[in-house]
Amino acid sequence: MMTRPPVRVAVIGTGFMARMHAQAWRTAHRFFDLPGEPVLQLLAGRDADRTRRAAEALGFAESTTRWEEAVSRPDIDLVDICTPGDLHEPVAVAALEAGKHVLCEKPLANDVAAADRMADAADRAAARGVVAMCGFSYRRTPALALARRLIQAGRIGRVRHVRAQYLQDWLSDPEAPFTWRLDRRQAGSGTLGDIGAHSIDTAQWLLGDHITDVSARLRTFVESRPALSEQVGLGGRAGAGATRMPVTVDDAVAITAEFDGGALGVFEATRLATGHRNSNRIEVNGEDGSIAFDFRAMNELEFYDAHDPAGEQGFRRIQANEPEHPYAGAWWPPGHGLGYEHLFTHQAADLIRAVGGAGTASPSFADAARVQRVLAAVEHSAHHDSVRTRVHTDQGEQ
Ligand code: SOE
Repeated sequence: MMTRPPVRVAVIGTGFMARMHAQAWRTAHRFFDLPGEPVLQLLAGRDADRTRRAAEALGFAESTTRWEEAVSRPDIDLVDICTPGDLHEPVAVAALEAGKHVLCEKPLANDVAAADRMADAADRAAARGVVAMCGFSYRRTPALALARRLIQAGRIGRVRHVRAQYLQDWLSDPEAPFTWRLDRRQAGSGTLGDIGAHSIDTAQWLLGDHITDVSARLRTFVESRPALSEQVGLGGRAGAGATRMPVTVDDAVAITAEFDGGALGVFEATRLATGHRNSNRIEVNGEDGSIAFDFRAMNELEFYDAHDPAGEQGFRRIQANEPEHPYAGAWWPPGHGLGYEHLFTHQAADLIRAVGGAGTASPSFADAARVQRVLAAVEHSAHHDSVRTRVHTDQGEQ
């Protein structure tokens, strides 16, 4: 029997992220003590059959082909947006105006103007007790949350360097099929917004500082790709003669960045780094020490303390699975490890806490709009031969 008030969730989208979020909503209240219990009420997708089958498999009570239903139905409490970027703004703004709490996948929007409108809608809704959060999921990795705790406690001192690389290889093959992630109209940008945005958010969050200036280069290595068809599924290969679709976004990005706290950052992201399935790395060097993280060893944080005794110095590898570590105490005994899906369960738990009035939803839409400004500055710089570009902080600029 349910003892906590239900939080009835509608997930919009049926892809990888929708499946991931569904498992998080199913799990969060079973491992964390939450003020509400998520209920998988409604799944919305484009194709009726596919959506109905996905709803059954994932445990939703109902399915629909109209996202508007999620917004207009009085029995939906929270709308979770897992669609391509071009739908984020219409769904989020309508949901917030209808008084629904919103979780929106990253990047928040396809451009700064849309991100600002979403942040404004979230502000107006907050005045009525409605919560909005953007899904920069890596913030919920215990090892990275520990890194933030150490940095914010001053354990590595004033930060000088941030070095981040987010490397994938699922687009290395020029015959890998076209997806919405390669269409500027649907995705806003390519690697930059899809995975570079994670590194930018992680860096700003770890330091508690903002990027003020960037200089960047973008590159598209493969200009067209075979259209996805019955014959060519994702991860498949097209035969000769397949229709080709133009790639209208970047494949790779390289950025140098300055932070308002004085640090210098170097960021690289690509989906064509052969051999790297999902290497999300970040290193931060301060006056008194360093931290280093690589998602391939997501349960570990490397920490160097420059104040260790001479002769004993070196990076130590902390298994961030002890009860003292963020989120970890809710799970398995130390050393047994967590996986990618746990980030989303932690995200769902934090959001339900915020909905129940215990804690704030972070990153807010305003935080995510700030990331969007960095993405816009990167694109501006790259289109002007890497000119140093200021990240505007006022709404309405850039
Ligand atoms: C695809 O590149 C993707 O699924 C991203 O969209 C996610 O944000 C990242 O966590 C994993 O890779």
